[in-house]
Amino acid sequence: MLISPLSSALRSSVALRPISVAIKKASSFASSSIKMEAEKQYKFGPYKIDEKEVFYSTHLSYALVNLRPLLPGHVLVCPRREVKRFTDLTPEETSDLWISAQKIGKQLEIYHKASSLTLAIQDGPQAGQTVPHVHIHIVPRKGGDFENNDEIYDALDEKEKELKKTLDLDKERKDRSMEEMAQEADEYRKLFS
Ligand code: AMW
Repeated sequence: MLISPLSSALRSSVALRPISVAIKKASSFASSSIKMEAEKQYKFGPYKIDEKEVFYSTHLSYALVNLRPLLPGHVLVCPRREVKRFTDLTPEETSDLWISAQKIGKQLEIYHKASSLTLAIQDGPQAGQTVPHVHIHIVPRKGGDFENNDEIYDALDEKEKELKKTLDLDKERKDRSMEEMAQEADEYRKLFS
């Protein structure tokens, strides 16, 4: 029987279909696993953040425990994209960042048996920003944690050396070990699972 070029082309395209489907599936699996790996990598300005420090994440934002917390539960929420200024964020990033901060603040206030929250952004170096990557500070607050409530803003701004001495913040604010930070992040992660 004669096989026309057209029917032969049709037959080979049918035979090839399962292979092309398999290739498509494999490549979409590979690209989704690359995406998943990329989503596990976190940067905070110039610092590479170990995923053990991260206790909450969305596709646009993530939250990490603090290397030098001012008070228990002082954490940071950042956009995944490394941008310096608040106005560099897209509307989607802005919304996701604040919705994340709202959820995190609510849970950490309960966890630390606090009764209020400080949420603050130091937006730019003259406002006290030391890490050039937008971040919201979330600090669970209790009565009497700072003698004068607004001292927390001076404490956030590490340039206030005199005040730091008065409050002895240098003594309190040593860099913490990864073990201690990972343990804290493990505890917080349970609040969002
Ligand atoms: W900024 O002064 O930029 O508003 O706040 C920087 C915050 O980031 C501080 O609270 C500081 O303790 C914290 N910090 C700096 N480096 C790290 C890091 N590698 N991991 C976690 N927190 C960090």
